[in-house]
Amino acid sequence: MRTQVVIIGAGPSGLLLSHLLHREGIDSVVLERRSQEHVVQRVRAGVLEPGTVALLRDGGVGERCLREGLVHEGFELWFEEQRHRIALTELTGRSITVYGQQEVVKDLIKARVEAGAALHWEVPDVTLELSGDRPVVHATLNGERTTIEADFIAGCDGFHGICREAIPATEIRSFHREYPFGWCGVLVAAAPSHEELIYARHERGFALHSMRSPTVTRLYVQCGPDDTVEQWPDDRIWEELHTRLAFPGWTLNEGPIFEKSITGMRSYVAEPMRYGRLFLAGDAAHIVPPTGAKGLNLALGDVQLLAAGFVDWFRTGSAQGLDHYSAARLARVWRSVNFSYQMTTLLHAFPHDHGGFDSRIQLARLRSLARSPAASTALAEEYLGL
Ligand code: FAS
Ligand code: PHB
Repeated sequence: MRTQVVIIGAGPSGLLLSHLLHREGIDSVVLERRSQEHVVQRVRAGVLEPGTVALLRDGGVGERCLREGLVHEGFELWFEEQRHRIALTELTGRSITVYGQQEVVKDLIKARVEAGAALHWEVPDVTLELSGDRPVVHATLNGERTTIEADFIAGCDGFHGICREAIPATEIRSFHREYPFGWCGVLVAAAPSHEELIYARHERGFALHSMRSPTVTRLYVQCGPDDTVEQWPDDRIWEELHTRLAFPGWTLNEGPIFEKSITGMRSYVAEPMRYGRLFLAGDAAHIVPPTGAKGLNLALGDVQLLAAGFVDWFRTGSAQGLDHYSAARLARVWRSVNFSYQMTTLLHAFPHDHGGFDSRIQLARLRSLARSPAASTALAEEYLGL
C-alpha cells in the first residue's frame, strides 16, 4: 500500500488531521488500535477554546458544535466561602464552548466515513521503519500483514502510543512532572446546578462542576493518585462534592451517576515533536493536567499547524512549515503547560500540607486574583488560549 501520510491513532488529533488533509486533496491512512465504539465512548475533555471552535467551523466539522455547544461567558472560582467569577467575555470579548470531546470525535468520524476515508479500527500491531528517507509502516489490516509506504508518519497515538517511543533516545528529550493526586470524574443524569463551570478549592480537595448538556452534569473530585473507581462509591462522591462545592443558599443537584472514571495527573513534554519524517501531535507529544482545560485544545492546535505544513510540502515542495512546526508548537505547549500547572497548584490540596504553607500560598494567590482585574484578565486570556 502507498499513501502520502500514515496517521497512527484515531483520537481527536488523528481524526482531525486526516480530515484537514483530505480537504486539501492529500491522502492519508489512519490506523487505530482500539474499536470505534471504544474511541467514541471515552469521556474526556469538555471545554473548547474559541480558536478550537473556529478551527472546527472553518474545517467544515463544527456545525453541530455551533448548534449544540454551550457558550459560556465566564466561570467561577470558589474558595473560603467566596465566589470569584472570571468574566471571560467582559474581560476579553471572547467565550468558551462546552462541548464534550466525545461529540467532537463523533463529528470527525462522521466526516471521515462520509468521505470514504481509509480509517482502520482494531489494528493492534503497528510497527514503524524510520531508517530510510521514506518511512514504512507495517500493520495487520483485515487479517493480512500489510506494508504501507508513505512520505510522512503522523504520531497521533497519545501518551501511551508507539511513535514517540520509536524515536531514538538520543534524539528526543522529555520533561515530566507527576502530581500527588488524580481526578475522579462522573457523568450525572441531572440538570447542571449552575449555568457556568465552578472550580472549587477546599481543604479536603479540589472539585469541579461542569456539564455536557442541559440534562447532564459533569463533576470531578480530587482523589488519590492511585485511587480506583471501587474506592469511590456514589455515596462517597456525593459526600465529598457536597462538602467541597458548598456555598450558603446554593444546592448541588444529585442524580443517577452513569459514568465514573479516574484519571491521573501529569505534565509531560517531549522535545522536539519531530524525528525526520515522523511528526508527533497531541498527547503523543505532551500531556497537561486537565485543570486548565487545555489537553484537547493543544492537540487540535498542533494538528492545524502540522496539516498546513504538509499541505505546503505537497503543494510547493517547501519544507518551511514542517521545519517550523516543532518550535512553533512547543512555544505554545509550554505556555499551556505553565497555565495548567498554575491552575493545578492553585486549586488542589497537597497531601501532607494539612492547611500548611502550600495552603496559605494558594489562598494568598486566590485573594490577589479576586482583588485584581488585571490578574483576572491575565487568567482569562490563558484560559481562552488567546
Ligand atoms: P488520544 O489519547 O485521545 O488518542 C490517541 C489514540 O491513539 C487513541 O485512540 C489510542 O487508542 C490510539 N493508539 C495508541 N497507541 C496506538 C498504537 N500503537 N496503534 C494505533 N493506535 C494507537 N483534556 C481536557 O482538556 N479536559 C479534560 O477533562 C481531560 N480529561 C482527560 C481524561 C483522561 C482519562 C485522559 C487520558 C485525557 C484527558 N484529557 C482532557 C486530555 C485529552 O482530552 C487529550 O488531550 C486528547 O484526548 C488528546 O487527543 P489525541 O492527541 O488524539 O490523543
Ligand atoms: C469537563 O467538562 O470535562 C472539564 C471542564 C473543565 C476542565 C476540565 C474538564 O478544566
